[in-house]
Amino acid sequence: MSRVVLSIGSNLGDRLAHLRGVIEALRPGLLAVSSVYSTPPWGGVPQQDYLNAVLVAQDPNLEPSDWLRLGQELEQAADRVREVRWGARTLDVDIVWAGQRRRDGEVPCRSADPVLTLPHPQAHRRAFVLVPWLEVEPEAVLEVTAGAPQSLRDLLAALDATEIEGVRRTDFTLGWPV
Ligand code: PH2
Ligand code: MG
Ligand code: MG
Repeated sequence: MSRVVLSIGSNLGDRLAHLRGVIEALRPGLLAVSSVYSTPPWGGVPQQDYLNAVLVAQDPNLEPSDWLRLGQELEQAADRVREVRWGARTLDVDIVWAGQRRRDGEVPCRSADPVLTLPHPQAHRRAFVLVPWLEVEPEAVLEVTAGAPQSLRDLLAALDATEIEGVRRTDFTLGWPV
């Protein structure tokens, strides 16, 4: 049993349709979906603006590695081609954070495995992740350093104001909850 925070993004083709495809596929397990944001490319590769959103999902039968596989299947279904690191893509589905349900509550997953590093090693540097995540989970915390959880608000406040201003909420809808 796990609960995950996913960052989804697209800057090639029908960007909104690519994001909507993820919502359709994950609908039964969705707990929350953020607004759609228009965001300038992050990471230094010149490319078109992205549409980004964050969603929270839960499934009694999926472990974090299963969510990774599911995300990759959705990327393939959107004809994702892996070329340039941090370059343009039809669809990117990243696991930002995962929690395992235990008898005594939920435990955040920590993993240094390069195949699936948790929490996502870049999440705290990315306004396009923090702004939509804060919208759906205002009280969420992220352990950038093991044992030192920080609020999303504090992490966001540490970023450049211009980065945060670049992340613009749009009126696009992803068809959730209906
Ligand atoms: N994804 C990247 C690289 N850069 N920039 C924005 N604004 N949004 C993204 O989703 C994004 C990016 C690679 O995963
Ligand atoms: Mg990514
Ligand atoms: Mg990715």
